[in-house]
Amino acid sequence: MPVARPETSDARVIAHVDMDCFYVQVEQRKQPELRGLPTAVVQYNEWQGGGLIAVSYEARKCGVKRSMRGDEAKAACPQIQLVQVPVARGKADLNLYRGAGSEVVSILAKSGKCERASIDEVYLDLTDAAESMLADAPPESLELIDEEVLKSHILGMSREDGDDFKENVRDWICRKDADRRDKLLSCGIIIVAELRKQVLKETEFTCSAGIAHNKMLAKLASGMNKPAQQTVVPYSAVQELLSSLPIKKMKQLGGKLGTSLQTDLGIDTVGDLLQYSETKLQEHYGINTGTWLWNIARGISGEEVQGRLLPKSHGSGKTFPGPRALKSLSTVQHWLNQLSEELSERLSSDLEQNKRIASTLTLHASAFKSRDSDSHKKFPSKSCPLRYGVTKIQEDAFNLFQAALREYMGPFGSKPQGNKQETWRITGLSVSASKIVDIPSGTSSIMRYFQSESTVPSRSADGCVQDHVAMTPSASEGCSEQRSTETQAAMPEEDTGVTYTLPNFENPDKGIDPVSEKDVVSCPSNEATHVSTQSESNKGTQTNRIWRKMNYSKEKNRVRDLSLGLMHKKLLP
Ligand code: DCP
Ligand code: CA
Ligand code: CA
Repeated sequence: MPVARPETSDARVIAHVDMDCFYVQVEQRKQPELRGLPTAVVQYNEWQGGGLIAVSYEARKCGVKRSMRGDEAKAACPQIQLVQVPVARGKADLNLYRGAGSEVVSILAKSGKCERASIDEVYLDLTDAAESMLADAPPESLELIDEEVLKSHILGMSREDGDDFKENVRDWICRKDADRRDKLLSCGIIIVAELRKQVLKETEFTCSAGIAHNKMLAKLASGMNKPAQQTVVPYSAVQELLSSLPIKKMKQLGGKLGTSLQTDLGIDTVGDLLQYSETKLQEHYGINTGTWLWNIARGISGEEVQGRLLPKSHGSGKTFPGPRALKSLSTVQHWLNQLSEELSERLSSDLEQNKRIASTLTLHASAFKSRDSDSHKKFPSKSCPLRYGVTKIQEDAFNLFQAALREYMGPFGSKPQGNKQETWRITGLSVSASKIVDIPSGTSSIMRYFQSESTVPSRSADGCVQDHVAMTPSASEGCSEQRSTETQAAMPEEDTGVTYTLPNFENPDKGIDPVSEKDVVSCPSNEATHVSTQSESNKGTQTNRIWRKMNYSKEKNRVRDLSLGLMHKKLLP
């Protein structure tokens, strides 16, 4: 559910940076002979040449779109170069792209507070950097303004004057009589142009950016002029920008809430919201969402850039469209095993590289029934405490699936209705790990506890330890937002982090919502070992609260597994 946050009275400078045709650029860097050619990255499956997931701007000029399949793209643009997405375990392997996204993040993160928002985009809070620039070297004092800065798009400024355009940009940026807020945005323009040049130099990737006084406007602006361009939203341009913006294009309004605004209130653009009072919107959508809607109609959003360079969750998913829908428990188990293996590998990497642990395992699936009176019934999502180790994740994921299936099929699900048994089909599966926290500083003493335990040698024969050993660390960093064309066809556009979000099966890293209590089911728990895990230095922190929870018996075996895994990885003193 969107949450209304008041905007601070201080002017802020926020940038949203989004890589241009990202997977294509990554592939073109790998194969430089593809540069400048119409190129697309396609899903691994062979049907009709695979679904396109990224399309170069040269190919877009020929009419190639992401919704097409490889064969269609070839018909539209015969010279198109199709590159297959890397594959592992029968599904797309995005590690190459995640790693490339991390390269960009590490450059941008030096400029200020940086939030990795997806596999190829970040938010930056550049307020401090802009304030320093305004104090030390304001734009009006600069003798030379970089070409990249002069190519910026300033909303509200006409570009019709042709060659004078760059001069107009220079004048706007260097206005002495501008108010402080616009002066800060001007500094933001200069900083972001410099950052984009740096990204290009160090990674060979181009990106586009939006610069505004909040995240919402910066995100809207970054997509307005692509590729390799930047767009700024001065305060004076906000109302005009929003007045014609289709309501569904607004972040968090792509789903059910946006549809309700269209059908129930007849709202087409964000500007149309202005005619409703805050009270009226609250009557329809509740206090919080009502206020949030009232605010966004006015371009107000106090949402802060989170200092987060690592993903909030990890996920692995796959769709099974049309005839590929799964129809037996054994095939479901087979795919859950593959997905769990990938998830476990990424958890292991996160643990090793970032010293982070996840505590919740969630299973999502999409399904339909053979003869269904309530065909709209959703397959429930289920969660349980996460136990480290491939076999445990596999086991728990399958148990969660079975619990969800029982609920989905109802009390008579397994019984024949009439002559025929009612059957189910699974069209999407995903497993994800969330509630990820840093391992608290007292951890090493916990590990010593395990080292001193006589259980350790015997435990080393335990499956979970071998699982850890078998895992190969991989570049696991990164949020991700892959949505296969198949997934898109099967499901409405998703909205990141909103209650209306549908699971993203091909890549569920994005938009995972905390699972409600009622969906939590118990997973098998092995015998418990009491472990004292409290670290004095971390008392009171969220991390420590979660860590302390591990004293609960359900969690104890997870601590043990984790520690054994760590010891095997030789991470311990
Ligand atoms: N992606 C995907 N499936 C989708 C959408 C995206 O696998 N349905 C992947 C491929 C994209 C990457 O995520 O390269 C980033 O997605 P964007 O929506 O940012 O699109 P691009 O970066 O490809 O193009 P643009 O230049 O329009 O941002
Ligand atoms: Ca992009
Ligand atoms: Ca993007």
